[in-house]
Amino acid sequence: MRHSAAFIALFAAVPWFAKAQPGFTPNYDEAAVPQYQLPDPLVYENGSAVAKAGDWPGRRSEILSLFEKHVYGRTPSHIPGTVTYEKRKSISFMDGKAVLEEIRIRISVKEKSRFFDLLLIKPKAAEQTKFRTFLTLNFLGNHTLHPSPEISLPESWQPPNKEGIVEQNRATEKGRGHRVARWPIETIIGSGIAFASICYNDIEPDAPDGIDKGVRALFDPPGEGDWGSLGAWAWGVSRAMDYLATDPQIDQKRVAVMGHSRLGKASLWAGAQDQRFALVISNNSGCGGAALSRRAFGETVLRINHNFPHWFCKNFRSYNNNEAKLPVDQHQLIALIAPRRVHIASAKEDLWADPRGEFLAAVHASPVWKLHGLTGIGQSEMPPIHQPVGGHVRYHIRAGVHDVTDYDWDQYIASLLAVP
Ligand code: GTR
Repeated sequence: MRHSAAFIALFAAVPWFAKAQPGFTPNYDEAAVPQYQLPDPLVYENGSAVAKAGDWPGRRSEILSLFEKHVYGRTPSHIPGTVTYEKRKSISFMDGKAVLEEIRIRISVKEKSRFFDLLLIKPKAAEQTKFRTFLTLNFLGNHTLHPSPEISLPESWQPPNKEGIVEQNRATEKGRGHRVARWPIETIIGSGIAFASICYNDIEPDAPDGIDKGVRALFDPPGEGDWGSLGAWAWGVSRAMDYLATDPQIDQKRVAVMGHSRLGKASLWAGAQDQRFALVISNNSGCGGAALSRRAFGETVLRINHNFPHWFCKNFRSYNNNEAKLPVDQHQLIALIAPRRVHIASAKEDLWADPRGEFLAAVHASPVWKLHGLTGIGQSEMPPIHQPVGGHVRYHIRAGVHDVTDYDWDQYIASLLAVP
């Protein structure tokens, strides 16, 4: 028997009951994946088919509205206030091989304002040189990406650590350089690519009550179908893109948005909505990111809504243990990026994020590229580890666990350099 959404929502707050529900204990058995039928990205809701590339924008808008209404929530289309950019630092970096800048992006609406700090590192070159750019989100603060004492600590409110002590978490001086392994900035700069990053907690703290301290507090309180924090993080990325578009050294036509895990979800949602991104990179984004929800393998819709009630719109909760009723699935999120480029990456041991579900989403998104005369993933067999595949839709799976490694970055650099 299926329980109604209201019944589940009511009892999801009661841990013992929630844990007894199907969909709470993760399934890792391929044979137990339910039979499912995916909505076709190339068939309108009224049943008519998209026959030519010129008709794609119409279907794309329809899919986008479905994701807004049922999954991530609607994002406000304009800012009822002002945005300012303050360049707070511009210094020579990496022994003169690069320039490091810090830009404070401040949004003010009536008497309230919020800001987040963009770290921007560009190769040193003649002023007229334009750089391909990675625009990324990070978890713990820009200062965790590199050991340099020049990188400022986050100044915005940060969620406390498990013990409730902000001072001990990595957002403080203690975290400087803590995440260097995930961010090979020297290699990126050495490839002639600029690197930009924002700490996602700076845009909006990742906590159920983070909304009060983040950018969503500048807008009307969200209703059932309005943005959650994933929407807020994606929105912040677009505001950073607005800034990058004012920098003559950034090649606006060759900017990739990249994030890992929950930030991979935010990166996909940013790239799905904002067509200025030439390449969208999802590193191990899993449920609510690149993985098909209907497979209910590893993390499920129920589980993610239970653990992170602030990430999606409230309507998404009606699909807890009810994925077949979703009018979309995540292959259509990937399809929204067409005919631009997308790179999906999985890790072999990261079963929680459902590597096969991420690959299959790339496969089922690919007909949209075919419609445009382009190669999407180009095959339906999942490749072995360390054998990237695909054309405009690229996919790789590497050995190891949920993480971002140099191997992943080598693939992303190749994908960004492949943008003509
Ligand atoms: C997990 C969550 C995943 C993923 C991950 C992360 O706890 O269940 O969806 O987002 O966090 O962001 O590291």
